[in-house]
Amino acid sequence: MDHKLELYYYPECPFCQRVLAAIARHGWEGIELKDIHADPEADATLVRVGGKHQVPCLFIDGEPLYESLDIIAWLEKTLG
Ligand SMILES: N[C@@H](CCC(=O)N[C@@H](CS)C(=O)NCC(=O)O)C(=O)O
Repeated sequence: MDHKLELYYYPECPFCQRVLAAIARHGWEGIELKDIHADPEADATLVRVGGKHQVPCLFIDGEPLYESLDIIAWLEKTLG
C-alpha cells in the first residue's frame, strides 16, 4: 500500500515535534515535510484543503488528518 504522505508542520510546534520524533524513532521514510512558516504556498494549501490553520497535519493522498496522536496512530498502523 503506497500512499503520498506530506506532513504540514513548523519546527517550533511541540505537537509537530512529537510527530517528527515518532518519524525519526521508527525510521519511517517517504514523508515529505512542509514547513508552513518557510513556505507560504504550503501555508495557504493547509487552510484551503484542510479547512483550518492547525499543525501538525498529515496529508494522506491529499486528504488532511489533524491531531498529532491520530497522525502517529495512523502511521504506526500503516507503516508499522
Ligand atoms: N491537539 C493538537 C494540537 C495542535 C496545536 O495546538 N497546534 C498549534 C501549534 S503548536 C497550532 O496549530 N496553532 C495554530 C497556529 O499556529 O496557527 C495536536 O495534538 O495536534
